[in-house]
Amino acid sequence: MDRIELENRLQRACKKDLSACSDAELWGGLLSLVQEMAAKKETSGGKKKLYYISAEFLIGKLLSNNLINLGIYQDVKEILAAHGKSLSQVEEAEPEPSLGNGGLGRLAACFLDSIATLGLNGDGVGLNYHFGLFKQLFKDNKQVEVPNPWITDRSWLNRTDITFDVPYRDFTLKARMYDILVTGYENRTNKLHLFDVETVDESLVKEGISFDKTDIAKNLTLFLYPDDSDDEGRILRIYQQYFMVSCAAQLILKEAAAKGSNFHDLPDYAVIQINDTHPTMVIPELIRLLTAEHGMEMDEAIQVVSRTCAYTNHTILAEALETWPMDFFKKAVPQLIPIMEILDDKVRRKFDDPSVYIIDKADRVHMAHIDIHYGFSVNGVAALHTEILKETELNSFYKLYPEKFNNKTNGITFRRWLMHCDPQLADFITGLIGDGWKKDASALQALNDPRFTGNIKILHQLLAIKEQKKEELAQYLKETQGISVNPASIFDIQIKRLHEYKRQQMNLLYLIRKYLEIKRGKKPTTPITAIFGAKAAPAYVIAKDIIHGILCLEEIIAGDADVRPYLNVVMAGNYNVTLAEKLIPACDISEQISLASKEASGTGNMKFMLNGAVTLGTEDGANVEIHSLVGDDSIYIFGDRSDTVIARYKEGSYKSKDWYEKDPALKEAVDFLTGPQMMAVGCAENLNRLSHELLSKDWFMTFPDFAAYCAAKEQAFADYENRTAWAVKMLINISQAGYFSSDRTIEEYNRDIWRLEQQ
Ligand code: 26Q
Repeated sequence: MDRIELENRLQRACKKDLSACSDAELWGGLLSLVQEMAAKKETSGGKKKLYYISAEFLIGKLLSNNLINLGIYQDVKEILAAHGKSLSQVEEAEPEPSLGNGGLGRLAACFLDSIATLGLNGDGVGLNYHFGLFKQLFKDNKQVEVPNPWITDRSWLNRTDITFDVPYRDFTLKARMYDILVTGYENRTNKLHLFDVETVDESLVKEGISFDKTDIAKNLTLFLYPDDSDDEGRILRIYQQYFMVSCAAQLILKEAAAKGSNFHDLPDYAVIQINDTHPTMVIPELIRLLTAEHGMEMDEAIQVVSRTCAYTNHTILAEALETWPMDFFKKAVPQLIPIMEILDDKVRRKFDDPSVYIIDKADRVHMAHIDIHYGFSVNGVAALHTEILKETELNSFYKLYPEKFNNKTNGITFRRWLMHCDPQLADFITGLIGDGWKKDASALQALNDPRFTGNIKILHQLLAIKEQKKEELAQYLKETQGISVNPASIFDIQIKRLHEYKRQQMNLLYLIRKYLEIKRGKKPTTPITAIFGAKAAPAYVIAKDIIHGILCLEEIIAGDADVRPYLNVVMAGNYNVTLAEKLIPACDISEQISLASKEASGTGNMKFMLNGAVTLGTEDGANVEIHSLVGDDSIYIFGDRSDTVIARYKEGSYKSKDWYEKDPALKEAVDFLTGPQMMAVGCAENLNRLSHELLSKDWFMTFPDFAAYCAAKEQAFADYENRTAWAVKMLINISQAGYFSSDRTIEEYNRDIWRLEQQ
């Protein structure tokens, strides 16, 4: 479509002169235009279809991404500019759908983009949460949660005529399907199917994010469960999960039947990717439907479903593995119990190792065990993670089914995480190596060439782009949150869910130490800005105490004229996809400091690398692969390795107090947490609890890594002083990031698991 036609169509969609439109009106017009264009690219072809079922799809704002994928971003930007409007202002008018907690949900969104881009026949299936994840505010240096509505009069949701009945023990709910169109980059359009309950009632929400938990018909899809891994064992979650999988199962059978399946051949028509255990009930539910409603024999139904389902594991934290008391199923979905008992019985007849049973002695159902026995594939999300699953966490299963286990290292979509969030850098890369990298990310390797890494002018251009992004971020933080940061400082960033294993508390201890050093007169050559972004699960007490600690230190430093020019600690509020898109391009040092063996993969680490930040991290998750790709000189690796950590846990001998006693700098930092300065701005209960947790437990072993962390960080700051050498590190990181394109990940899923035809 040429510019003039595009302008005319936008004009019609907005129903008034573009110059006279508000940003919200322009957003609405662009939404209609994009929906129309995307629908034209819909392709339903292909006998076999992938159903990616996930409780979370953290899609973020969709306008710009769709404009890029439809190939009209630049034209729209220029058309708006000609009418005195700014596309980035229009983007601000879009509310962000926060339909995910973090990594797992964002991964699902990146995957949808790549599935459509690669021309694969696959849709997402999930739930239409009305408020998504809570919005985070700070009050008295503490996190406060409020609802985050995103469904406005006009939204990306398209109501469909498809409805299903979902039967529970005491009632039946009517489900309706809503679709969001998912555009691929210069390719087909797929769909994200989000199911909603017809009777949902937003007025149920009272103070903050509290609501009547018992009225399932009214509350089912109000909120995304706000736990990143702490299993609170709430029955509402079972109701939600069953709603999602019952709808998915009915949709899958309906679509397969329409294409001619007699269900005996279901695996030729459908493949289901189970995104962690949240959708696991799809296995017994499909078996139930095939036997009870379609007359299939139980043994065959189990066979057919087992050949259709594949499972992805995203965590090694024991507390995040879902096990549900049988009583929950009795209360909510008793129809699944006989099936789960048969599945368990078959396992018990075959194997005499109780650790692989589905129902344990305490009458709890181990969801992952259902997936592993009754799915055909089990994958981890980074090389180290998959090895740990095979050798440790799921070793008894690996011994039974070695052929099911495979690795699929995570990836990210370069459309959103480079072309959209840093178009200047994208253009700069294209200027050097052409634009082949947009469809084949491995082409970025051409950047690792002495013609570029040895060219001062090019390196300075790269640094100038980073500087510009830092200035843009400074302005954005000022305008949206009233936060001041100095663009001439080093931007050291840790953004991710707040969790003890991710060790924001170790970063906090470092910053206290740095504060005390500066106070004593040891000033950094270049000022440092340490930026955090993190939401804590509302019921996760220690996570909230860590946020409190960071906010208190922020206040102390802001009030200290001696230190302020050299060190700034900033906790940005309401960290979400939109904020990530501003922070990541502006980052110099990417903090990936989880305790080795605990972070399954991480995907923020990949986004930072792609945007020319240098990683400071442990040998954990995908950091291991980043390290081997960029080499020792373009990453800062520190700390105990996963085998050491696993051995230490096994021994059970770790005593944090011992480390505290023998390292004076660590002791001083820990003591500061409960010292007079913190107490003056903070709350004794929270600070004492945090300090006590570290001294009596420190379950994620921050103390043993503390000295190495500080040393590696100092080295990074020292190296930053040689800007051209630093720019080489940046460029090497970008050049090796191609491996982490989700296009590569999805090609591997398709090659090894899904086996769909490419269109
Ligand atoms: C479980 C039970 C009850 C309530 C909630 C939950 C729950 C909710 C969300 C458990 C886990 C999650 C999310 C997990 C997650 O995001 N994992 C991350 O997945 C990323 C993508 O694979 C990895 O990169 C991260 O390393 C991993 O932490």
